[in-house]
Amino acid sequence: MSEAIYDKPDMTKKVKFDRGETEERIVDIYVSADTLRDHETSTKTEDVEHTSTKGPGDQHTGQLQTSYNNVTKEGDQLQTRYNNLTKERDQLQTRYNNLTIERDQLQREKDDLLEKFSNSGWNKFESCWYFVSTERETWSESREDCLEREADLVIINSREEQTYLFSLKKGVWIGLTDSETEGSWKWVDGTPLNTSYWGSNQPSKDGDHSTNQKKDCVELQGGQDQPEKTWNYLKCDKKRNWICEKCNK
Ligand SMILES: [Ca+2]
Ligand SMILES: [Ca+2]
Repeated sequence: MSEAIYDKPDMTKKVKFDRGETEERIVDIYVSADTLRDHETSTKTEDVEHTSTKGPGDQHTGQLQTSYNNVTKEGDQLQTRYNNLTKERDQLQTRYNNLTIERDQLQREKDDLLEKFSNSGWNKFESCWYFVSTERETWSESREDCLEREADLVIINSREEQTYLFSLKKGVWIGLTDSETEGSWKWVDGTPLNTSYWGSNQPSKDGDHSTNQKKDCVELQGGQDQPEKTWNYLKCDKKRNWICEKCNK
């Protein structure tokens, strides 16, 4: 007696018996995995006259049942996994849609801000915005105006920025002072001065404190030839134009 079980996916489902003269039974069973998964397998039985063949036949049916159960279980697990993945995909889709909406809103807000800024005297240079006043005020009043605009007097961080401000061709207050300690220069954000662009013979001597000629503030002088030699040290109550700066944080 010989028997073979193919429990891998196959195209056919058939049970065939071949009875020879010796009545030896040869059973070939082809089980389609799809069929098993669809719960459509029907068990075919045969009448066997000789009781001696019943033993192995029962064993065979048992093996088939186990294979069937395993494939069914696997099918169910795959179905669950598929359902979960589908759910996950839908969630990602929703998230993507929400992010798209959010991005569009931010884009609109950015455009609105750009328009607002460019229509109100602000100019952009690299990552910062600059407001150049049309009026003239003392250093303190100028700074006050900048703070009201949610900005501050300009801090010059680079040669490029110095050159840009020079190109505006205006005498303006910048956010530099030594009012706290004579000769100790600090920017309005509290950082010490590292690179300077003083004009010739600058910084000049601090004034006479007794006659209230004390100098503590710095302007970027207009009408100079050299972009990198334009700072002038003077009394803070002089009136000048000013530049406010607002940078993206
Ligand atoms: Ca700056
Ligand atoms: Ca001073």
